[in-house]
Amino acid sequence: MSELSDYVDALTRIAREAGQLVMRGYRRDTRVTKKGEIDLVTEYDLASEALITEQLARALPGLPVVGEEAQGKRVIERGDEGLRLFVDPIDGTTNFAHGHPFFAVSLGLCRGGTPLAGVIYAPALDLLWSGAVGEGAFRNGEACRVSASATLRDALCATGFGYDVVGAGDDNVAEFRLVQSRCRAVRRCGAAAIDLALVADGTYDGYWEFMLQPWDVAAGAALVLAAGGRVSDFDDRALDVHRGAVVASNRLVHAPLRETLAEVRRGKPVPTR
Ligand code: LIP
Repeated sequence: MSELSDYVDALTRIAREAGQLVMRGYRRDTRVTKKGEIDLVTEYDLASEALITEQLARALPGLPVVGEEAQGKRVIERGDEGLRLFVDPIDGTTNFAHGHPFFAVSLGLCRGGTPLAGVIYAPALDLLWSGAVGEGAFRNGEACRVSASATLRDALCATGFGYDVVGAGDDNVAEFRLVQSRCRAVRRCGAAAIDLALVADGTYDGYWEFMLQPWDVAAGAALVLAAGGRVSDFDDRALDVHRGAVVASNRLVHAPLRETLAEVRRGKPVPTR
């Protein structure tokens, strides 16, 4: 058993437990508060993160944890190349709050900003993805690989629109329009972690988004790499989860997808966190 697979086993247990807790509030009246104009947090985001943090302290003592809801309480300096775990207690909180099944618990292990391993559990879909870079990826325990779609025209892609890009000049709509016109179809389902897991298991052929948080990206990016795919930023540099801009693919459509995004942006820097 490698060290990474020991991590994945522990994270799988914890993600399942947190997912079952979150399902107690699914399509039930839950307390919802606003973190921004359209950015929500529910009592189940908070309960899930509390459970995960407590379980991690027991199972992986000393591992630094950066959680969405505790953001700011634990700041890890950029450039610190230590191991850390990024926790999204409910990725796709807006979906969860509206009773839409596309939400997940996402636990991503990184060294600095580099993804190493991840577990993503979507309890309402009864899907659990897990894996580690160099050790393969799994969907409900079965080995999975990225797809073999060779051209952008034959590709099913996905993207998302961050809470704070809505109404801003740089809102990913022009990118959506051009990619949509060049691929088979684009999906927008509202949870980056699940979008990336669906690239890893070959459902989607490509995904892009910017203005994301490290906890939205860490686990899914590790799974795409573990499944033989490619993840980068918009300039094709190796992904640093702190930068918040990601392009992920089955490798074969990476260049045409990135070039299409670059065509829209014409050198305009991608907004980062
Ligand atoms: C969400 C991401 C989604 C993005 C949203 C938000 P949250 O994360 O999964 O892809 O478009 O803006 O960042 O807030 O539900 O954890």
